[in-house]
Amino acid sequence: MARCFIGLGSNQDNPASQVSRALEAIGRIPQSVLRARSSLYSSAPLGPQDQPSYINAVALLDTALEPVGLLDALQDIEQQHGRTRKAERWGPRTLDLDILLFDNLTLNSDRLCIPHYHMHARAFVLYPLAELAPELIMPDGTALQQLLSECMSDDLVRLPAPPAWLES
Ligand code: A4P
Ligand code: MG
Repeated sequence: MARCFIGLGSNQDNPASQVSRALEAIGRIPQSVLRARSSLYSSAPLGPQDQPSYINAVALLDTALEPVGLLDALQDIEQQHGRTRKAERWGPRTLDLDILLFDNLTLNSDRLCIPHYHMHARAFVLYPLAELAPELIMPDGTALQQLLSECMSDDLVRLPAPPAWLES
C-alpha cells in the first residue's frame, strides 16, 4: 500500500458539509483505507478575491491503486459533488480534491504533478497536513516544519470539531 495525502477544498454550497461528505466518500475508495483526517480549516480565497472563503482539510489514505487510478476515483467524487470545471483559474468550486503526496513519489505527467504544485507555500494545505504527519519530510528532502516556518498563515482558522452526533 502507498501512503497518500489528499487535499480537500470547497467554497460553494455549504463547504463544510461538502468536505465532510467527501471525506466519507474517500473512505469508500476501493483498495484503499482512510487512516486519518485533519480538522477543517477556514481561509480567505487565494486567487480571485470576489469569491467566498474556503474550507480545507487533508486526509491520509493507504491505497493499492496506482496514482492515476486514485486520481480517477477522486475526480468521480468531485463530479458527484456537482463540480463543473470552468476556465477561470483558482475560481470558486463545490469540491476540489488534490493528491498532495503519494509515498515518496515525484511525478510530472499530463494528468498528474506530485507533489501537488504550490502545496509547499499554502497554509491551508500545510497546517492540516502537519496535524496528521508533523515529522513529514517532502520527497525533495525538505522538512514540513521548515515549510511551515516560511509560510504566511494570517487568515487561517482551525475550526472546532463538530459534535459527535453530527458526524454520522
Ligand atoms: N492534476 C495535476 N496534478 C494533480 C494532483 N496532484 N492532484 C491535474 C489532482 N489533480 C492534479 O485540476 C486540473 C487538472 O489538474 C486535473 O484534471 C488533473 O489532471 P482541477 O481540479 O480541474 O483544476 P483546479 O483545481 O481549478 O486548478 P488548480 O490549479 O489545481 O487549482 P488549485 O491550485 O487547487 O487552486 N483558496 C483557499 N483558501 N483554499 C483553496 O483550497 N483552492 C484554489 C484552487 C484557489 N484558491 C483557494 C483554494
Ligand atoms: Mg484541483
